[in-house]
Amino acid sequence: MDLFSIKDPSFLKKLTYKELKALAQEIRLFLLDQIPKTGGHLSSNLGTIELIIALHYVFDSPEDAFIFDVGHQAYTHKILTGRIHEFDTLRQTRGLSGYINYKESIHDQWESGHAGTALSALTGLLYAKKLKQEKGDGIAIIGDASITNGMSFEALNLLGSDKNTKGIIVLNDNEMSISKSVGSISKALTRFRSMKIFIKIKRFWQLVLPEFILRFLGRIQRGLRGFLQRQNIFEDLGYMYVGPLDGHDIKGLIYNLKRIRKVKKSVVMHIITEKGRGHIEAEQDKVGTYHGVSKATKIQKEGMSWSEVISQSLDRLQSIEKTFVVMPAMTVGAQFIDFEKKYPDRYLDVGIAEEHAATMAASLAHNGVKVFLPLYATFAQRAFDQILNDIARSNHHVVFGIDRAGLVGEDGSTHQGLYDVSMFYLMPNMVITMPYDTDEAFDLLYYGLMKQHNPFVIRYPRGLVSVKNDLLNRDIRDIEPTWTYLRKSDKVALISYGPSLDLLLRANDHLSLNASVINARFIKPIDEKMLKEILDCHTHIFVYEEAANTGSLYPQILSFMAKHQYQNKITSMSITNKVVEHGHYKDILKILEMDQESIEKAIKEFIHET
Ligand SMILES: Cc1ncc(C[n+]2csc(CCOP(=O)(O)OP(=O)(O)O)c2C)c(N)n1
Repeated sequence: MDLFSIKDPSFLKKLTYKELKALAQEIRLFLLDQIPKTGGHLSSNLGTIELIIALHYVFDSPEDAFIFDVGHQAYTHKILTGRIHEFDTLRQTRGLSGYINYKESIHDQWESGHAGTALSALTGLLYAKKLKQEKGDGIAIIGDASITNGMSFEALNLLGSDKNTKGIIVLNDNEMSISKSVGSISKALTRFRSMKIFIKIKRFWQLVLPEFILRFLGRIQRGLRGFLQRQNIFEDLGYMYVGPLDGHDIKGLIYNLKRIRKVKKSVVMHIITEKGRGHIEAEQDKVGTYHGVSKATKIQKEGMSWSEVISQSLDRLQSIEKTFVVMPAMTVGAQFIDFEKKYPDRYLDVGIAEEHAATMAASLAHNGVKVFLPLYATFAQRAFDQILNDIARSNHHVVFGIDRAGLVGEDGSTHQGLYDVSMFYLMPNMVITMPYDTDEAFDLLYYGLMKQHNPFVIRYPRGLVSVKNDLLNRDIRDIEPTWTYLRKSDKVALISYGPSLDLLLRANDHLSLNASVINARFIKPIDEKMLKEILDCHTHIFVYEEAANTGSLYPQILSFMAKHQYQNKITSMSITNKVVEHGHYKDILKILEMDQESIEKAIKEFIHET
């Protein structure tokens, strides 16, 4: 069939099983061809094709609402709801989002990007439907790793106890998070999965036996399975449990979904899928390399990722101070694969559990262990209370590696790392830093681990950086908690932190400004001594921050100025109360009017008009 003729999912209902299977194959080939062109979540999407076809076949979207947890596995849903024409623009500037997006389609009923929200969203949807007396089912699609999240269990706890509200939960079990799923819930699911033997036997007999004998054998099988699975966590929580089912068998999925549609109580339908199905390397990937792939490009990118700079620096520091790493599910993205292999006793993947990770880190620190907690800036938000109450309030020496700080590019609005500076700023005792280059990253990490007793944040962006000196053999260097001059002059002062400083250095050169360029590497506490010196020697102060402006560095400088009655001309450039969408990093900077050109224009106007 011509995938490009699909406008909405209604056509599916007229197709035979054979045609549905052929459709799945065509979608698989399309995704295999398309995803490497733009980059995107390869493995998760290859694993959910048959499921999403079956869901759209049985249910009537949008009256029946699909709620995808995270929303990274919904490419087939995008295709079946008429968006294939836009796949060339997937994750590109002003293009199709890589996640569920309200603006794109009426069939997109829950935006998230963060794991573990689907079951709460499902519960909210069901109550809203009931209150408004609207028809339609609510179906949450959640992975075996996301269901272990605390939020998921909070929702499971509620919905399972409510006998008058029916929700459908499809548990898409591929035994993988980004890397292997971890924890005892995953082990409990393995016990159900061991029933896979039934799936395989069924696949064989389906080919050779007539339908009525299959039905009879099915009854025996269900009885046997029930006997073997006397304990079932979902049944204990009040759900009807259906599974484990072969998540690639469209006919079986449709048969069971039709039954489930008629049931009156909440159901967990447990399906077994293969992450990366149809792509040999992705199918065999147990590390997570194919979870998300970057755009295939012939240009060899130079440099090292900031994540690796930090993991290598921490590796180097292990000869000085043994550190325990608590990692909430991001081993691959945060580049800790080698560290984990080298120091298995000091490394723990705790699953998608940022809140737990933060409190556990607090307790490790409280009990005298040096602890490093890497968190993507966006996911750190999940643990606001735990960081504030268990770490900052109690002044526990947890060292945070805040990864993907700043604009994240293609992942878009749900993943932007724009709020961490404000979030950490308001927390007592917290020290916040950002390195300008790789040497400074190493030095700050050493300082944070060895010279600090407070909770300490080192934040670093997504992307590559050229490595100044080999990190694994780097000499230890003591630094002071100060700001530094990258250029020292008078009259105009340009202040920033992190790699954004390069934009200011370039502006300084292009405009022949002869300005001071200041590296405010200690974002909190500010270097008051140096700030005073800057204010004394400069008439104009320009502050640039790739962060939300509320509660960031600029307001601290303003309040220092007010307190000490400084009257310097001052302005700033940062992100003001906006949702920032996906796209190429440079395009987004331009759209925000924070790129090189905009900086130079703003500085020129600032100096000449004031
Ligand atoms: C709160 C939060 N932490 C981390 C992530 C990063 N993340 C995105 S997908 C994913 C794995 C999800 O695994 P699973 O739920 O099993 O779905 P699958 O991709 O295997 O289908 C993780 C850890 C996230 N999106 N949200």
